[in-house]
Amino acid sequence: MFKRILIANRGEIAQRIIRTCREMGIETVAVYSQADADALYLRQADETICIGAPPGARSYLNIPSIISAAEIADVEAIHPGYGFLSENSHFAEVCNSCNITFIGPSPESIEAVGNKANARALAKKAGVPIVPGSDGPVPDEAVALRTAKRLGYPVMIKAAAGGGGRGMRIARNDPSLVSGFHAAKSEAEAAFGDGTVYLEKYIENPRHVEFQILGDQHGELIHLFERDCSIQRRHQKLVEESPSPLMTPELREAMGAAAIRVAKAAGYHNAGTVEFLVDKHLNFYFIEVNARIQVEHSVTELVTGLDLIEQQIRMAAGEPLSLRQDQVEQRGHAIEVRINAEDPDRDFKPSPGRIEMFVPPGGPGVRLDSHAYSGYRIPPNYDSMIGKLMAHRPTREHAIRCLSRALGEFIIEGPKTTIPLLIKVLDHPEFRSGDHDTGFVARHFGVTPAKVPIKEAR
Ligand code: MV4
Repeated sequence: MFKRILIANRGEIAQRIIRTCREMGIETVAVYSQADADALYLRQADETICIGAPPGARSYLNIPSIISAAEIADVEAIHPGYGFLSENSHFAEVCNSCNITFIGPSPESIEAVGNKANARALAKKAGVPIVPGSDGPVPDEAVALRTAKRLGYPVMIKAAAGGGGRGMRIARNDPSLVSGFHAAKSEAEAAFGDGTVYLEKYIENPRHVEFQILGDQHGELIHLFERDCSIQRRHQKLVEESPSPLMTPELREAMGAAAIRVAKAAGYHNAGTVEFLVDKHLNFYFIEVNARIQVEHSVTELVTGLDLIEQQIRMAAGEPLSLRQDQVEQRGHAIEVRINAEDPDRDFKPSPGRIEMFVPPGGPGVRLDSHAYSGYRIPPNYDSMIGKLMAHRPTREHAIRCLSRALGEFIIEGPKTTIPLLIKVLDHPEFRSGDHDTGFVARHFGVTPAKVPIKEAR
């Protein structure tokens, strides 16, 4: 096992990784930007190294700075967390060539699934249902028009290098397909340096269901059941839960097996997520693979009782999987909400600044993963998530009530937060029914003219 790990990340996930390392007897090296000098995770690490200026590109995304820190601190492995360099195959390769273990899949697997058109082809070859669409990348307008004619409108134009909703366009007729094709292409070229796009039939208001997978370096793969992430706003998840309210034992069996077939086809090891869309007839379609630990991994930890960071570290160290598929259990119901320092009344505008008072909730069934504290100054440079609040109870109804009461106890003074909105979501009859889809937030909490606030003079 590793003696010393560097964490190439910040905030909540840096703290989360340090906690597991402590329990495993592994020393931790935390890196930080000048904007994070007073961050909590720095007090919890064994060693800290400043890696640069506040902008991500000059710190948490700066490969030479991070590798230098790893060399100076003499670590054996790097955990990339989520975001930043976590799905950068070049970074994984640089780590490996410096004899530092990248805690994640191989560079080849990251590359194979990072290209979404390629991931589709892998899934198809593995016999996993994919959304009807183009046969590979769409090279020009003519192929786009011909493909859309075959599929029927509406269709979606997606960037092969994209994911998580970036570089996507919906087209409902030929003219919007042609303009969307070029718009998606140049957006993808600018954002990812790769303008490759492909086409899919647009599925109206699907459910978003993803399967957590775990694989060792000896070819064994298991899944840790599903998470339902249908409550999203502009591709940012607000609520995640497991089990999915729409799931049946048969569907779970079929989707879990499909997730593993996709991962096998990509030669995948370590932790990953296979994302599916589910339509109203409970047909499921593979959409993409996330080659990292995700924000919502903790929901799976609650229902399975496993520590996914520990599993990642063990898999990266070459250990075989310690449990078989039939030994993984899904106990009770877990729900997580992401608490962001944003103002829901100002179009979710980030609300950085000093937290004057921070009083976390507690009690039975509650877990809080947060790096915030009274007096903490939220830097304006990074994403606005200040914590994840979770409830784990025997039933969905009980978990919702538990999480709603915990949110009600939470005191965060200073920045505006999404807590009031999250309480409204949890208390909404449609969410309580479990029969909601990815259109939920837009339908019930979208900006309507009456709700548009009058701009104030500052
Ligand atoms: C789709 C889709 C419908 N049809 N693809 C969004 C994020 C990325 N992971 C995949 N996403 C979607 N892909 C097809 N062919 C619907 C989504 C989607 C979504 C779309 C609009 C608004 C909210 C959404 C939430 C989840 C998924």
